[in-house]
Amino acid sequence: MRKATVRCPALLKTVILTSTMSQFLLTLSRFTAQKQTVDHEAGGGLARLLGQIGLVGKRIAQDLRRAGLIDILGTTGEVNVQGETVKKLDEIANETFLKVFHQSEHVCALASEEMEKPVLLPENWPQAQYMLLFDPLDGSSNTDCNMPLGTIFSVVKSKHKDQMPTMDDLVCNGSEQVAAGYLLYGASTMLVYTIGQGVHGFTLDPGIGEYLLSHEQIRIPDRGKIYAVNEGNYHQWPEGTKKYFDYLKMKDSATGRPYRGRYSGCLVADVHRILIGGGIYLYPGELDKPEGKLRLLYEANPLAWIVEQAGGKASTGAMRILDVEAKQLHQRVPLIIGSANDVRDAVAFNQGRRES
Ligand code: AHM
Ligand code: MG
Repeated sequence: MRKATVRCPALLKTVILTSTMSQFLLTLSRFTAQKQTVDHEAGGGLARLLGQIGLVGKRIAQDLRRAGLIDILGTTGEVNVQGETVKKLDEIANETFLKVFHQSEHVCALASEEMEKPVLLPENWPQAQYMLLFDPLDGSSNTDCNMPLGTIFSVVKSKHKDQMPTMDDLVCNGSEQVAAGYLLYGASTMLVYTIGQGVHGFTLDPGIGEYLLSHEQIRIPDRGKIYAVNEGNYHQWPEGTKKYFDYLKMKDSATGRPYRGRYSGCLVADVHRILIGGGIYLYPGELDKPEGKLRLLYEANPLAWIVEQAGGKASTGAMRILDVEAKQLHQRVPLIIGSANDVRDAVAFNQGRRES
């Protein structure tokens, strides 16, 4: 762990700062503006777009903080395009994105887990050159019990400079992303992002309403000690996945087994834990649902890029997530993501190349 000592006159003593505490108060906007100086393409508009996502996060976090006190828990009574029950907070979070980006000088099209079709914003064109795909409230089964939630986002550049994008243009591959990240609404609110120069995390200081750099250049350990999966689906998994889990639970001190199970029901929270401490998250394909549960464009792709940028891996079990060809907006994909060595093991079991 990186350590630095700093003379702190207010406390009349020297304090030790660890790598998870920035030595200086760097706000999200200042940090992304500084990055602009080293990458003109990714800075500028993209930096301001990240600031607007930060604003979305502040609004959602504020709603979540008082969710039990006002009438925003429970369901709307509707079912979304995925066949899932819509929670009131899913809708509120989605609306927040629409409100913030409706008049944006940076975004000309939006696509969301909660909307069957993308929303095109020709009024922002041609100044706005980016398209934004998002899961507004990830882990929404956690809403009614005060458990962690998240928001996931993926930014791609419009394909044609001189032509407003079409709805089909939003169906794009993970390798086309120019920014990706998530907001985690936990004990504190965090914004974690990449623009392809590593992964940086900011913690919202609610007192001043600013995101401050708290985790610079996050690196995921090569191997972890925990797994995150919904084990209730064990009997639906392919043989290779079952064998991998049987292996993880077997005692062997040389390889650090058994692993510990940690599953929150919120992909963002589980992947964040693994990003910081190492380990593996899986939502595998199942016998009657080989495509799995999670969506490629606004869940798997952005998290895959984040984890790869931090030194980890993300796979379907058969191929790298970022190489999967996008065919539909709400396409689903099996996801194995986390520490490089753990994902390598899981893929080997999945492909029948390992049995123990
Ligand atoms: P959501 O975006 O509709 O909330 O669905 C995605 C969530 C993930 O956050 C989580 O890892 C998974 O679905 C939980 O699913 P399950 O309840 O089947 O374990
Ligand atoms: Mg989700």
